[in-house]
Amino acid sequence: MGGFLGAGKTTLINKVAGKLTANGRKVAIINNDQGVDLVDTQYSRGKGFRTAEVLGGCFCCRFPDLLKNTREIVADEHPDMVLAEPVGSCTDLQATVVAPLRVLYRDEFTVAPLMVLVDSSRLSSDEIEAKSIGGYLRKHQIEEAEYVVLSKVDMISSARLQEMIDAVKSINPKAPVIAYSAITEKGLDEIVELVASDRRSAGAPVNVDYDTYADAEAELGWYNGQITFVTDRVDTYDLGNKVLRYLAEGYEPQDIAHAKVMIRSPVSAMKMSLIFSNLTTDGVTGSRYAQGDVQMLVNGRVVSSPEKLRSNVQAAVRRAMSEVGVSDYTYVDDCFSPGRPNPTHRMTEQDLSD
Ligand SMILES: Nc1nc2c(ncn2[C@@H]2O[C@H](COP(=O)(O)OP(=O)(O)O)[C@@H](O)[C@H]2O)c(=O)[nH]1
Ligand SMILES: [Mg+2]
Repeated sequence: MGGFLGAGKTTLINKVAGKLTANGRKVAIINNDQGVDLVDTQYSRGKGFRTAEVLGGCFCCRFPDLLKNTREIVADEHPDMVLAEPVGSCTDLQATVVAPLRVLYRDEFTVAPLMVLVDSSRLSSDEIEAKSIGGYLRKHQIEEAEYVVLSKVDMISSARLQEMIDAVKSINPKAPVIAYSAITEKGLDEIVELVASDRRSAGAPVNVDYDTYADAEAELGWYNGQITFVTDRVDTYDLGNKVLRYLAEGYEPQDIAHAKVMIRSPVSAMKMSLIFSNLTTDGVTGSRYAQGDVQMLVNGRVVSSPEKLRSNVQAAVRRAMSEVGVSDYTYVDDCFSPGRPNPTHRMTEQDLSD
């Protein structure tokens, strides 16, 4: 289940996993990121799902890790299926992940159709034509989709929904479009049925220019930080909100692809996301107040130089920590710009038909 940063992949995967589990199916999840310390993994583990990761690069560039880690969860858990979330800034998955699995590992795995989430509240036809991270990459993701899930339709009017469906159809006339909302759960049953079915991928690679792709991806700064402290009581909603709001002060809204904070303590777990200028809180478990040993993860994917992003996040975290009254904490972090994608395999339509 691919799709751009912040489109709603993690939320959907966890909802689908929940429904399938309730129906007696055994599900595992595999997440993917260029960095480490993933909010998404803590989120799905917090919900009780067995979750593996491929870190330090995308599924396509770390294909051997994808294989190894998937084999491990399969051996340990014997799941009926593995739901895989690629990095949001990744595309060309048909050529680099789906086709290699279908051709080279056909005896071991069957691959479901590639589903791509598109955030309906952020799809604008001007942007999608641009050679930018939000344009070129998102457009190619739609082109190679076998199903398009138009997400967050709770945020748009029905007139706008039809426009969005038409916009997706003009890019990819073949893929069925499913209008979906995590809030109202519109479209969710249809998606769950699709995932539960034994439908297999019949997609094909779609040409992509790796220079433009690499340039688009390199626009992003990629930040991962981990803050740990001990407290009697901290309001996690207040702390997360402050970190994200202070970070946002340094950027134009459209530059915030996805910034997220996850705060966990023995009695609480909370995830908060900032996409564009939309702040969303996803309570996971327990109280809104953290107590005892607390870990806060901050992940930022922002159109920014890594140096500027790092200093902006650090300033936001330090200011927020001081305002909630915590002065004693450890803080480790890392910030970089993704390197040129260099996939392990890159197959063509010909390879699929041989
Ligand atoms: N309004 C609305 N928000 C959503 C929907 N799906 C996800 N979100 C929110 O969007 C944010 C990003 O979602 P996430 O699943 O982390 O996106 P990912 O980066 O694609 O994995 C979270 O705060 C979600 O709660 C939706 O259908 N409607
Ligand atoms: Mg995610």
